[in-house]
Amino acid sequence: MSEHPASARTETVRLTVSQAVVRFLAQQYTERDGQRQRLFAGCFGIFGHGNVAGLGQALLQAEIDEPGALPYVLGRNEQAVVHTAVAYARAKDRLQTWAVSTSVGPGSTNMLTGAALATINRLPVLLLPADTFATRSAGPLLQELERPESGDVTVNDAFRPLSRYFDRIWRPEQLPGALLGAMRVLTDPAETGAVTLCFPQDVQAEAFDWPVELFAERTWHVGRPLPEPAALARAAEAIRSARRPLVVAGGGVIYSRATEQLDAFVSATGIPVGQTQAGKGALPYDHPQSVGAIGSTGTTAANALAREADLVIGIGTRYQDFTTASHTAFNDPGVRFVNVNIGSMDAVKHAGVGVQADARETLTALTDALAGWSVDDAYRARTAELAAAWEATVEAAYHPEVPSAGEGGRLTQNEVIGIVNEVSAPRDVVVCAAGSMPGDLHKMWRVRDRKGYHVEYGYSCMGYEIPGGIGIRMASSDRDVFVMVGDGGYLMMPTELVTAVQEGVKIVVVLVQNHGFASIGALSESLGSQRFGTRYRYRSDSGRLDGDVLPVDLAANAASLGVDVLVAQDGPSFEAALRKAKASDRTTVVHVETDPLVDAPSSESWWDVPVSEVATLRSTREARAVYDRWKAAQRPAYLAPSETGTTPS
Ligand SMILES: Cc1ncc(C[n+]2csc(CCOP(=O)(O)OP(=O)(O)O)c2C)c(N)n1
Ligand SMILES: [Mg+2]
Repeated sequence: MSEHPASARTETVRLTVSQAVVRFLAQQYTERDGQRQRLFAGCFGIFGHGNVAGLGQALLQAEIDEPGALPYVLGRNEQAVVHTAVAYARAKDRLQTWAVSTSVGPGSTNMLTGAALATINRLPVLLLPADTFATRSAGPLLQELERPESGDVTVNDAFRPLSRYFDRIWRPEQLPGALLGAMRVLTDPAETGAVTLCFPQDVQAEAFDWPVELFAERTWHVGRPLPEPAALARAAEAIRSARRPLVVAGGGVIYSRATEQLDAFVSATGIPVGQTQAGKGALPYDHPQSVGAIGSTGTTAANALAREADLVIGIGTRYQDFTTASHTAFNDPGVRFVNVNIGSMDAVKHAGVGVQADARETLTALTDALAGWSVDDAYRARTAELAAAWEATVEAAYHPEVPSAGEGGRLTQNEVIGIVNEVSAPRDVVVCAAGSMPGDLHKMWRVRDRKGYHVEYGYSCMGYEIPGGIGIRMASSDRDVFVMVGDGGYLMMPTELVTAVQEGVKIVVVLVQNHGFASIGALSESLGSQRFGTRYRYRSDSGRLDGDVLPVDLAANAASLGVDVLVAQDGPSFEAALRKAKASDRTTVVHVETDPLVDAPSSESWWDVPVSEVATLRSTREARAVYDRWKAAQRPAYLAPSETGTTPS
């Protein structure tokens, strides 16, 4: 035995903490199904005193010394660039994303909304907010939140509940472990979401001797966990014993690239498929087993089948309230659930038979396990009949007997959606997030490609539309991206049009001007609140917001940001503008006025939004009576026994 242990010293390289972060991120890869790609396409950011000399210096040095290692893109708003990163990650099926660097204080807290959106939608993004000095020298700093009761809490602690992984790097020694932990969560499909690493601004600039191995190329293998045989057998048995099964396809089907396997499974078994917002595209709209959108913004076809289903097979869905129509969609008293999900939280929902596994692997195994089994012919015929009836409804909404069917000859939003659908190519992408369009698109958009529909409806965040569209186009330059945004959403975040111009990223923005909130206006009216506070109007002499329409000119606003703008008045001019925008290689905003009072065809469904129990307003009292009737139909929980064989048939 030697007197002293062998030296643990390895070769080192002296870099600042920020230089080490940049060098490390540039070496990370993901691999799935033998396909390998860089995990980080680059780094978005906005500099301030918190990051300009730390991470900013490191990014500059990388741009000069190793061009392309981690390209830096300057954005206009920190929240917006997180949206861009997240949309990019969704377009890349979560195998690639971006880092986002911000200054300390307002720059970092501007990202909170983006962080929540990423985590709710289970999309990876690496947030690198600057933080106040680790040494606390010169405190309190500009933009520091002082708290009388605590010395080690900063505004960045607000990221903790919004992040799937959070760390603050007080000392350089902590960095390697934090980076590995962050990569693990970003690349794990069950864990992923916002990952936040906070860097005190003094630590960013501090030098350290790093082991060279920290900067070795690293590949994160994204696995396809197989279904446990016993769980698979339980699921297959539940399906065999069902007479009216219905698949609910969620985003997991698309992220797992399981759409072909879903097609094979439902073509063989005849089980109809309803799709969530994130799952739309799991089957093309005209697939014989597709009944389109399900739930509060669903089709009458999917919702009719949901009401009768004795078994719901959720694949890659988390059963958000829009999917279950706030627990009123599935009405069979004994309805049971099979949940195929990569995450245990979703796999066990509604007391279902849980199969915690990859969607693609599970669908292949289920197809084998159910070979020779099918739903009966009557059920197939009913699916076809219901789907055809809904298609006729969509056709009538796209093409009303008298075109420009809105008041004053304005287009309806249904016509606008129809024209965009017909001008876009099958592989093009439609983007939306909030307002009345997500629901209308969910119901009516004829999706033709698994990545053709990108509506952010986990957080439904006004302002996601334009930055999201930019991220999608950056991820898929061979697809045209049609961003559908209302005037309300546009006014929240038009800023990144400037970034699109800067980067030469082409998107088509369809700006639907209806002078306020058609969505919340309609909701307000249906709940007895008379569209209060949802119109963009002057305050009148009555003291209320019921004056003339405000004189905003959003077309002029868009033009001032450096993009091309086309203004359409009617169907033919709108279609011509879209064709011109599609043919152009520059970002174009197509401005169109619509009538906010013409709704999309009904889903014959519900969404639980509580109405005042007492009110002086008659409209509210009437709405409450309707609310109480729906409330009586709501299932507090779905708890049918999930063990097949123990359920009496
Ligand atoms: C950031 C944010 N704030 C508030 C809301 C609530 N909200 C949902 S839709 C909507 C109005 C959207 O207006 P617009 O973009 O013009 O679409 P329209 O309803 O007219 O179709 C509001 C305020 C939201 N989804 N996101
Ligand atoms: Mg509007």
